[in-house]
Amino acid sequence: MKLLVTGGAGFIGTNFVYHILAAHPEDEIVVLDKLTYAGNIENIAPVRNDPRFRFVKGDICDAAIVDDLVKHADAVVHFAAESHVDRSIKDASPFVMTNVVGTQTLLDACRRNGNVRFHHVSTDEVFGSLGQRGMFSETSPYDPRSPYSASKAAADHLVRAAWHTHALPVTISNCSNNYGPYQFPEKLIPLCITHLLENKKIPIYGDGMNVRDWLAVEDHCRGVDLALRHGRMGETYCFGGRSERTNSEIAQRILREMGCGRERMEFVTDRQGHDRRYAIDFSKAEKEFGWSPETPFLHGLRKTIDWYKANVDWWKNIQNGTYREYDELQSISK
Ligand code: NAD
Ligand code: TDX
Repeated sequence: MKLLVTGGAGFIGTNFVYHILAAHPEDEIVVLDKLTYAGNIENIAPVRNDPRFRFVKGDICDAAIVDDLVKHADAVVHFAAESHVDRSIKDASPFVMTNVVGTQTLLDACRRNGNVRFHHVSTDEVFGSLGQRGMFSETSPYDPRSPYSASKAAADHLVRAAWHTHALPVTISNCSNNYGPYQFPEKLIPLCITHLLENKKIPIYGDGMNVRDWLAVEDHCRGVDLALRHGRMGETYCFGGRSERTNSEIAQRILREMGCGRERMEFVTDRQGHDRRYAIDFSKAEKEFGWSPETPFLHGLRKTIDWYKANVDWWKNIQNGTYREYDELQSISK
């Protein structure tokens, strides 16, 4: 299969590229990525000379580039997004542009080029916030509460509208919080690890009792791959990690794993509109194509800590803004 992977230089997209190249030797991948602050060409540099792989720097809102690439694709797997809730609270406009307008630009190109297969990667945050009990599933009503989740919800609706109105062959997946290698160090787990490696304190918002369901990124990538090949058109699939933890538990576990005391964690001002709890019922994906999370949380967390310890240059270069630029890498790639 020839795949167009949007956002393939970001956290999950990078892991997905490596998953596909290893699991499907017959597949070809073109990555379209704008290389925003969150996209890093270094992530996929090791495969830049693989004949099955090509990188294109560009914006998913640019209809001409998108059209040109969709034309040669059997399927689009859409990861590109503005993804950080805190940034969306400060400025929602790039979220509306990329997550909403960008998604529609891709859908239009898929229609124009003979109804190309489209898989949309979304989030459990579109369903809002849970109390102490219950889980989100594919039938949960939409109730997004941050500018980020509202923009992802809008994108989900546009994808579903393309199926109902134009019979565009689409699937959607909504997953819980991912963790693993290549995650930008603004997100909770890599932020905790890198702060401790730099002798800083871990900032925990509010009372630390907000709950997230942690999913190893490799399990998520396997789920997206299965939904792409075995999902039913027009359907949504939820992926969760079966690993609910409070933020305080996450911080304390990382402290313990890294040999640090509780004094290295501090409670700070809460996030505005902070969703209390997410949890996912993934039984539909399990029943329809045999997906379930395989990575035990502690095992995945230890591997993630080891990765950040072994790749200090990767995250220090991000912090200093000194990673190699796309053009520089292109010039040394042949
Ligand atoms: P990320 O921020 O690490 O990466 C996003 C990538 O998209 C970057 O490479 C960036 O350069 C690229 N991009 C941004 N705007 C673009 C544009 N206009 N045109 C082309 N490329 C653009 O994000 P991530 O954590 O890898 O998330 C990937 C997807 O998964 C997103 O759609 C996100 O909403 C969804 N998701 C993430 C999580 C999570 O825990 N990280 C959980 C659920 C869903
Ligand atoms: O410094 C911090 N301190 C803290 O307590 C940060 C960065 C976060 N938090 C809390 C907020 C959340 O309750 O930790 C939890 C996780 O925060 P993030 O890592 O920012 O993730 P979240 O807001 O839950 O959203 C993530 O999961 C769903 C991704 O960023 C989204 O892209 C995805 O859709």
